[in-house]
Amino acid sequence: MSYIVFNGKLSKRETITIDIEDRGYQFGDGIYEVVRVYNGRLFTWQEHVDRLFASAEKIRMSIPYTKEEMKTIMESLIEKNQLSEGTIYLQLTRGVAPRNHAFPANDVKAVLVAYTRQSKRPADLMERGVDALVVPDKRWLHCDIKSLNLLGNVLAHQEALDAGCYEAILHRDGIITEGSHTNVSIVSNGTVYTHPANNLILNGISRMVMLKACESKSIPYEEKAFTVDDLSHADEVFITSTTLEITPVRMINGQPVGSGDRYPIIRKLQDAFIQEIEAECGPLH
Ligand code: DCS
Repeated sequence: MSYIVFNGKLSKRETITIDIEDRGYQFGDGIYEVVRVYNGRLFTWQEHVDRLFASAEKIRMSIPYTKEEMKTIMESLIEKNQLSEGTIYLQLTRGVAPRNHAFPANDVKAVLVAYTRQSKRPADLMERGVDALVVPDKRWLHCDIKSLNLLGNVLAHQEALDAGCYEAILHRDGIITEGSHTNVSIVSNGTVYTHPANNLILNGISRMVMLKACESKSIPYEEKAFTVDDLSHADEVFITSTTLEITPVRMINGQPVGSGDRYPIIRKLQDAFIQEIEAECGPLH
Protein backbone atom coordinates (compact mmCIF):
# COMPACT_ATOMS: atom_id res chain seq x y z
CA MET A 1 0.00 0.00 0.00
CA SER A 2 3.00 2.25 -0.22
CA TYR A 3 2.03 4.09 -3.40
CA ILE A 4 -0.28 7.06 -3.51
CA VAL A 5 -1.55 9.31 -6.26
CA PHE A 6 -0.33 12.88 -6.03
CA ASN A 7 -1.19 15.38 -8.75
CA GLY A 8 -2.24 12.54 -10.98
CA LYS A 9 1.01 10.55 -10.67
CA LEU A 10 1.87 7.43 -8.69
CA SER A 11 4.49 8.16 -6.05
CA LYS A 12 5.88 6.51 -2.94
CA ARG A 13 3.94 7.89 0.00
CA GLU A 14 7.02 9.01 1.95
CA THR A 15 8.32 11.10 -0.94
CA ILE A 16 5.28 13.39 -1.01
CA THR A 17 4.92 16.61 0.95
CA ILE A 18 1.76 18.67 1.16
CA ASP A 19 2.11 22.43 0.88
CA ILE A 20 0.92 24.27 4.01
CA GLU A 21 -0.94 26.65 1.72
CA ASP A 22 -2.95 23.92 0.06
CA ARG A 23 -6.53 25.22 0.27
CA GLY A 24 -7.74 21.83 1.40
CA TYR A 25 -5.46 22.09 4.41
CA GLN A 26 -6.30 25.71 5.22
CA PHE A 27 -9.97 26.04 4.28
CA GLY A 28 -11.23 22.50 3.78
CA ASP A 29 -11.71 23.83 0.25
CA GLY A 30 -12.09 20.57 -1.61
CA ILE A 31 -14.11 17.45 -2.24
CA TYR A 32 -13.60 13.70 -1.87
CA GLU A 33 -14.91 10.20 -2.51
CA VAL A 34 -14.45 6.82 -0.85
CA VAL A 35 -14.79 3.98 -3.36
CA ARG A 36 -15.00 0.29 -2.50
CA VAL A 37 -12.78 -2.27 -4.18
CA TYR A 38 -13.82 -5.94 -4.33
CA ASN A 39 -11.64 -8.54 -6.09
CA GLY A 40 -9.33 -5.74 -7.20
CA ARG A 41 -12.20 -4.05 -9.05
CA LEU A 42 -13.87 -0.70 -8.41
CA PHE A 43 -17.50 -0.97 -7.31
CA THR A 44 -19.97 1.66 -8.62
CA TRP A 45 -17.10 3.76 -9.99
CA GLN A 46 -19.34 5.57 -12.46
CA GLU A 47 -21.71 6.74 -9.71
CA HIS A 48 -18.79 7.92 -7.55
CA VAL A 49 -17.05 9.83 -10.34
CA ASP A 50 -20.35 11.40 -11.40
CA ARG A 51 -20.94 12.57 -7.82
CA LEU A 52 -17.35 13.87 -7.62
CA PHE A 53 -17.81 15.98 -10.75
CA ALA A 54 -21.21 17.16 -9.47
CA SER A 55 -19.60 18.21 -6.15
CA ALA A 56 -16.85 20.05 -8.08
CA GLU A 57 -19.41 21.95 -10.11
CA LYS A 58 -21.34 22.95 -6.99
CA ILE A 59 -18.21 24.48 -5.44
CA ARG A 60 -17.13 25.99 -8.80
CA MET A 61 -13.94 23.94 -8.95
CA SER A 62 -12.61 22.55 -12.19
CA ILE A 63 -11.13 19.05 -12.22
CA PRO A 64 -8.04 18.86 -14.43
CA TYR A 65 -8.77 15.27 -15.53
CA THR A 66 -11.54 13.62 -17.48
CA LYS A 67 -13.68 10.95 -15.83
CA GLU A 68 -11.88 8.34 -17.97
CA GLU A 69 -8.46 9.63 -16.90
CA MET A 70 -9.57 9.47 -13.25
CA LYS A 71 -10.58 5.83 -13.71
CA THR A 72 -7.27 4.92 -15.33
CA ILE A 73 -5.37 6.60 -12.49
CA MET A 74 -7.39 4.74 -9.82
CA GLU A 75 -7.00 1.40 -11.58
CA SER A 76 -3.25 1.86 -11.82
CA LEU A 77 -3.16 2.66 -8.09
CA ILE A 78 -5.07 -0.54 -7.27
CA GLU A 79 -2.69 -2.51 -9.45
CA LYS A 80 0.46 -0.92 -8.06
CA ASN A 81 -0.63 -1.59 -4.46
CA GLN A 82 -2.06 -5.00 -5.37
CA LEU A 83 -5.27 -4.12 -3.58
CA SER A 84 -7.82 -6.90 -3.65
CA GLU A 85 -10.30 -5.89 -0.90
CA GLY A 86 -10.48 -2.39 0.50
CA THR A 87 -11.14 1.22 -0.33
CA ILE A 88 -9.71 4.06 -2.34
CA TYR A 89 -9.83 7.49 -0.74
CA LEU A 90 -9.48 10.29 -3.25
CA GLN A 91 -9.68 14.02 -2.83
CA LEU A 92 -9.28 17.17 -4.87
CA THR A 93 -8.49 20.53 -3.33
CA ARG A 94 -8.72 23.91 -5.02
CA GLY A 95 -4.93 24.01 -5.16
CA VAL A 96 -2.02 25.84 -3.59
CA ALA A 97 -2.03 29.63 -3.29
CA PRO A 98 -1.19 32.33 -0.70
CA ARG A 99 -3.92 32.23 1.94
CA ASN A 100 -6.86 34.36 0.85
CA HIS A 101 -10.54 33.47 0.90
CA ALA A 102 -10.91 34.52 -2.74
CA PHE A 103 -10.52 31.79 -5.34
CA PRO A 104 -6.91 31.62 -6.60
CA ALA A 105 -5.91 32.68 -10.12
CA ASN A 106 -7.07 30.50 -12.97
CA ASP A 107 -3.65 28.92 -13.49
CA VAL A 108 -3.78 27.31 -10.03
CA LYS A 109 -4.64 23.66 -10.60
CA ALA A 110 -6.67 21.44 -8.30
CA VAL A 111 -4.51 18.98 -6.35
CA LEU A 112 -5.51 15.33 -6.62
CA VAL A 113 -4.49 12.91 -3.86
CA ALA A 114 -5.57 9.27 -3.63
CA TYR A 115 -4.52 6.28 -1.58
CA THR A 116 -5.71 2.76 -0.89
CA ARG A 117 -6.57 1.01 2.34
CA GLN A 118 -6.95 -2.72 2.73
CA SER A 119 -10.13 -3.74 4.57
CA LYS A 120 -12.54 -6.61 4.75
CA ARG A 121 -16.30 -6.42 4.57
CA PRO A 122 -17.56 -5.78 8.16
CA ALA A 123 -19.31 -9.15 8.40
CA ASP A 124 -19.87 -8.93 12.16
CA LEU A 125 -21.50 -5.51 12.08
CA MET A 126 -23.67 -6.43 9.11
CA GLU A 127 -24.81 -9.53 10.95
CA ARG A 128 -25.37 -8.23 14.49
CA GLY A 129 -26.11 -4.57 13.90
CA VAL A 130 -24.78 -1.44 15.58
CA ASP A 131 -26.02 0.97 18.24
CA ALA A 132 -26.81 4.59 17.41
CA LEU A 133 -27.40 7.88 19.21
CA VAL A 134 -29.73 10.57 17.88
CA VAL A 135 -28.14 14.04 17.92
CA PRO A 136 -29.01 17.42 16.36
CA ASP A 137 -27.80 18.01 12.79
CA LYS A 138 -25.76 21.21 13.12
CA ARG A 139 -24.22 21.14 9.66
CA TRP A 140 -24.57 23.64 6.80
CA LEU A 141 -27.25 23.48 4.12
CA HIS A 142 -25.16 21.90 1.34
CA CYS A 143 -24.82 18.38 2.68
CA ASP A 144 -25.27 17.08 -0.88
CA ILE A 145 -21.71 18.24 -1.61
CA LYS A 146 -19.10 15.67 -0.57
CA SER A 147 -16.96 18.39 0.95
CA LEU A 148 -13.74 17.97 2.93
CA ASN A 149 -15.38 20.12 5.63
CA LEU A 150 -16.49 17.39 7.99
CA LEU A 151 -16.31 19.14 11.36
CA GLY A 152 -20.06 18.83 11.98
CA ASN A 153 -19.89 15.13 11.09
CA VAL A 154 -16.77 14.57 13.21
CA LEU A 155 -18.31 16.20 16.31
CA ALA A 156 -21.57 14.26 15.93
CA HIS A 157 -19.72 10.98 15.43
CA GLN A 158 -17.53 11.56 18.48
CA GLU A 159 -20.61 12.35 20.58
CA ALA A 160 -22.01 8.94 19.59
CA LEU A 161 -18.72 7.17 20.33
CA ASP A 162 -18.50 8.87 23.74
CA ALA A 163 -21.97 7.47 24.50
CA GLY A 164 -20.75 3.98 23.60
CA CYS A 165 -22.50 3.99 20.22
CA TYR A 166 -21.21 3.31 16.73
CA GLU A 167 -23.04 5.96 14.72
CA ALA A 168 -24.79 9.29 15.26
CA ILE A 169 -28.18 9.64 13.60
CA LEU A 170 -28.81 13.31 12.84
CA HIS A 171 -32.08 15.21 13.07
CA ARG A 172 -32.98 18.72 11.94
CA ASP A 173 -35.94 20.02 13.95
CA GLY A 174 -37.16 16.49 14.60
CA ILE A 175 -36.71 15.25 11.01
CA ILE A 176 -34.08 12.55 10.52
CA THR A 177 -31.61 13.51 7.79
CA GLU A 178 -28.76 10.96 7.76
CA GLY A 179 -25.93 9.56 9.86
CA SER A 180 -22.59 11.23 10.59
CA HIS A 181 -21.01 9.10 7.84
CA THR A 182 -23.92 6.98 6.58
CA ASN A 183 -27.45 7.30 5.20
CA VAL A 184 -30.29 6.15 7.44
CA SER A 185 -33.45 4.27 6.44
CA ILE A 186 -36.31 2.70 8.35
CA VAL A 187 -38.74 -0.09 7.60
CA SER A 188 -42.29 0.54 8.70
CA ASN A 189 -45.14 -1.85 7.87
CA GLY A 190 -43.06 -3.43 5.11
CA THR A 191 -42.12 -0.15 3.38
CA VAL A 192 -38.60 1.31 3.36
CA TYR A 193 -38.40 5.07 4.03
CA THR A 194 -35.32 7.19 3.46
CA HIS A 195 -34.78 10.95 3.31
CA PRO A 196 -35.14 12.40 -0.21
CA ALA A 197 -31.88 13.19 -1.98
CA ASN A 198 -31.91 16.96 -1.54
CA ASN A 199 -29.46 19.49 -0.05
CA LEU A 200 -29.90 18.12 3.49
CA ILE A 201 -28.19 14.77 2.86
CA LEU A 202 -25.40 13.23 0.87
CA ASN A 203 -26.99 11.11 -1.83
CA GLY A 204 -25.08 7.98 -0.86
CA ILE A 205 -24.10 5.58 -3.60
CA SER A 206 -24.93 2.68 -1.27
CA ARG A 207 -28.31 4.33 -0.66
CA MET A 208 -28.87 4.20 -4.42
CA VAL A 209 -27.77 0.55 -4.59
CA MET A 210 -30.13 -0.15 -1.67
CA LEU A 211 -33.07 1.46 -3.51
CA LYS A 212 -32.25 -0.68 -6.55
CA ALA A 213 -32.23 -3.69 -4.19
CA CYS A 214 -35.74 -2.71 -3.01
CA GLU A 215 -36.84 -2.86 -6.64
CA SER A 216 -35.22 -6.22 -7.36
CA LYS A 217 -36.76 -7.72 -4.19
CA SER A 218 -40.15 -6.03 -4.78
CA ILE A 219 -39.95 -4.20 -1.46
CA PRO A 220 -41.93 -0.96 -1.55
CA TYR A 221 -39.94 2.20 -0.75
CA GLU A 222 -40.50 5.91 -0.44
CA GLU A 223 -37.91 8.66 -0.52
CA LYS A 224 -39.77 10.55 2.17
CA ALA A 225 -38.47 12.20 5.33
CA PHE A 226 -39.40 10.61 8.67
CA THR A 227 -39.33 11.92 12.21
CA VAL A 228 -37.43 10.97 15.36
CA ASP A 229 -40.71 9.49 16.56
CA ASP A 230 -41.07 7.37 13.37
CA LEU A 231 -37.50 6.19 13.93
CA SER A 232 -38.23 5.02 17.45
CA HIS A 233 -41.35 3.13 16.32
CA ALA A 234 -39.79 1.56 13.20
CA ASP A 235 -39.79 -2.21 12.69
CA GLU A 236 -36.24 -2.12 11.32
CA VAL A 237 -33.61 0.60 11.00
CA PHE A 238 -30.45 0.43 8.95
CA ILE A 239 -27.54 2.51 7.77
CA THR A 240 -25.81 2.37 4.40
CA SER A 241 -22.36 3.42 3.25
CA THR A 242 -19.52 2.38 1.00
CA THR A 243 -17.77 0.55 3.82
CA LEU A 244 -20.80 -0.65 5.82
CA GLU A 245 -22.98 -1.63 2.83
CA ILE A 246 -26.32 -2.32 4.58
CA THR A 247 -25.88 -2.56 8.35
CA PRO A 248 -28.77 -2.96 10.81
CA VAL A 249 -29.21 -0.60 13.75
CA ARG A 250 -29.87 -2.66 16.88
CA MET A 251 -30.39 -0.02 19.56
CA ILE A 252 -31.17 3.68 19.39
CA ASN A 253 -30.55 5.84 22.46
CA GLY A 254 -30.32 2.64 24.50
CA GLN A 255 -33.71 1.31 23.33
CA PRO A 256 -33.96 -1.81 21.17
CA VAL A 257 -35.23 -1.28 17.61
CA GLY A 258 -38.38 -3.16 16.56
CA SER A 259 -38.81 -6.68 17.79
CA GLY A 260 -35.14 -7.47 18.42
CA ASP A 261 -32.40 -8.94 16.29
CA ARG A 262 -34.48 -10.35 13.47
CA TYR A 263 -34.09 -8.21 10.41
CA PRO A 264 -36.32 -9.76 7.74
CA ILE A 265 -36.35 -6.91 5.21
CA ILE A 266 -32.74 -5.95 5.90
CA ARG A 267 -31.61 -9.53 5.16
CA LYS A 268 -33.33 -9.44 1.76
CA LEU A 269 -31.71 -6.10 0.97
CA GLN A 270 -28.29 -7.38 2.04
CA ASP A 271 -28.69 -10.37 -0.31
CA ALA A 272 -29.59 -8.11 -3.20
CA PHE A 273 -26.65 -5.82 -2.35
CA ILE A 274 -24.27 -8.79 -2.62
CA GLN A 275 -25.82 -9.66 -5.98
CA GLU A 276 -25.03 -6.12 -7.17
CA ILE A 277 -21.43 -6.42 -5.97
CA GLU A 278 -20.95 -9.81 -7.60
CA ALA A 279 -22.49 -8.67 -10.88
CA GLU A 280 -19.93 -5.88 -11.09
CA CYS A 281 -16.86 -7.28 -9.34
CA GLY A 282 -17.17 -11.06 -9.44
CA PRO A 283 -17.88 -13.60 -6.69
CA LEU A 284 -17.24 -12.70 -3.04
CA HIS A 285 -15.44 -15.31 -0.98
N1 DCS B 1 -23.72 10.47 4.39
C1 DCS B 1 -22.51 10.98 4.76
C2 DCS B 1 -22.50 12.24 5.55
C3 DCS B 1 -21.33 10.30 4.41
O1 DCS B 1 -20.15 10.81 4.78
C4 DCS B 1 -21.41 9.10 3.68
C5 DCS B 1 -20.19 8.34 3.25
C6 DCS B 1 -22.68 8.60 3.33
C7 DCS B 1 -23.81 9.33 3.68
C8 DCS B 1 -22.84 7.35 2.52
O2 DCS B 1 -22.42 7.55 1.21
P1 DCS B 1 -21.87 6.37 0.30
O3 DCS B 1 -22.90 5.32 0.29
O4 DCS B 1 -21.69 7.01 -1.03
O5 DCS B 1 -20.59 5.90 0.92
N2 DCS B 1 -19.01 8.59 3.93
C9 DCS B 1 -17.74 8.09 3.43
C10 DCS B 1 -16.64 8.45 4.33
O6 DCS B 1 -16.38 9.59 4.66
N3 DCS B 1 -15.99 7.36 4.69
O7 DCS B 1 -16.54 6.24 4.15
C11 DCS B 1 -17.67 6.60 3.35
